[in-house]
Amino acid sequence: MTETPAPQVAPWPDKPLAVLVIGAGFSGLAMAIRCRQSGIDDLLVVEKAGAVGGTWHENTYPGAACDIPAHLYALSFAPKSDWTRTYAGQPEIAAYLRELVERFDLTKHVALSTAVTGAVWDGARALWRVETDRGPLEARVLVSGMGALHHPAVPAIPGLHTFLGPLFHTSAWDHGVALQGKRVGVIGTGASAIQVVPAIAPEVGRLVLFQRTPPWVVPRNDRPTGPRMRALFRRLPVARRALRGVQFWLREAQAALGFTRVSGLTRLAEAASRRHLRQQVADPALRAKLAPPYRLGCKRVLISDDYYPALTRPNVTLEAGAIRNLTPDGVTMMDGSHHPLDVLVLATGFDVTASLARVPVVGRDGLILARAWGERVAAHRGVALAGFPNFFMLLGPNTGLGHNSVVLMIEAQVEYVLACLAEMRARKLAAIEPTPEAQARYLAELEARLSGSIWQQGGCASWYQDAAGRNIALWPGTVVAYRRSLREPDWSEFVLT
Ligand code: N01
Repeated sequence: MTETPAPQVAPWPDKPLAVLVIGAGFSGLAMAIRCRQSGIDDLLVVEKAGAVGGTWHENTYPGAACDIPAHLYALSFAPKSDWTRTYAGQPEIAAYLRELVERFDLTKHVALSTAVTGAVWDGARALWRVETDRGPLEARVLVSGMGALHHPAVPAIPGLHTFLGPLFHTSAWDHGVALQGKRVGVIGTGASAIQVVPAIAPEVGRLVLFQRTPPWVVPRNDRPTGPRMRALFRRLPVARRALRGVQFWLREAQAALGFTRVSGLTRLAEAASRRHLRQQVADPALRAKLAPPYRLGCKRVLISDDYYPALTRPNVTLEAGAIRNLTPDGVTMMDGSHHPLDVLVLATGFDVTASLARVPVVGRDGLILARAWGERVAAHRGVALAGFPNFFMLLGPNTGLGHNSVVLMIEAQVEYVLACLAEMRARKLAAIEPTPEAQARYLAELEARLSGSIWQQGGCASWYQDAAGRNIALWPGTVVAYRRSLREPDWSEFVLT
């Protein structure tokens, strides 16, 4: 993939910032844009990578694309009329995010190639002291836009490191490895794998897909957006907004109709997925291997029109079951069968709990974030945390979505943070943090919403869950309900000092 020329370097601050944002992906850029639009200019976004874009900068694997329609996956205050497909590919989304930097004049507010290595709340001075690999920073308010899906989950398969060929994770695709004619193994059948497999199957010699659990797959219906449609969206923004509205409400209706529980809608969607499988795979033995043994919605529902057809290619083998170990030349299954391979791709997902807890963040009275989350990864309204003054998380615990665009969640959270900042200014506050009582109440409400949900009843394990099987990643309701809960901060839920 072509590396973008790095924007000019942001000046290194020599005094405490009003706001420091960690991460220049969708969340961090949205925060920066809305801060500037609200008159907060004393702001820096630090990004560990050499370009903005976050997950869309890093995940460059063949076939990478979004499974939410492009118009719905854009910031409402930064629309784009000329998306070239219903579902945008990674290069187009990454370019959109890079363009935001120029469009909203953020260049001097973004420090690239700058990794945060720790952050400590200094109560006496009411500010965050932040360590980075380029030197220290100080800020009144710290906002994490680190996202949840960027620490690769490397499976604990015996002998993994004995494999002699190239071995890489989908999120760190090695574009220097030519796959033409090679024997390639792919481990995993989640959202990443179902895009990689159809993209590389035609060029590789042999492809062996190692499936532990089959996913539910429904049709994608992706299409190019023709020049006339794009011109219409450019000339008539109301047409673009109407399309986005339809895409949004269709997804909200699913959640409102009980998509997060085993419901009539679940059964309808399962029937549609089985029909999709029957239409695309003629071989009953292959179909049997691809039938999910759990309820739809328990893991992320995948959308694809070319995944099943790719598995019917003569050069593709679906190997279902558990892997025993890796050897220098391939993969051995529990049943003793061995697959010699030249290249191995880990499409094994992300370690969601590691994301923020890996950066040592130390709040009031020496409270360490990873320890605060020892019992359960949680946050007040998914955004703030008792014991961590002036600290906010975007796409924090239980605010991901399975059914709709997370960009809508990010926007609601950004506005909530801005309301907190405005209140701090108006009342000349030094610090703001949720009360433990308010946070506990919120968590109890959340647990009530989660009880009996598809993630607890659906008979599967997924990255949404922690070791105790609790969903710590997804919001168990509609986007509308979440946005309503953030619309007006209730100041009685906060300690204001
Ligand atoms: O990861 P996953 P992903 N032996 O965790 C398997 C977003 N995303 O990168 O199901 C064998 O879903 C594991 O098997 P099992 C999206 O939110 C979005 O694909 O645990 N297999 C599973 O099949 C998504 O949900 C887009 O039994 C092993 C796979 O690896 C999230 O990212 C595109 C194994 C991991 O699937 C993560 O998706 C890509 C082992 N030891 C990603 N360990 C779009 O917008 C794990 N597996 C389209």
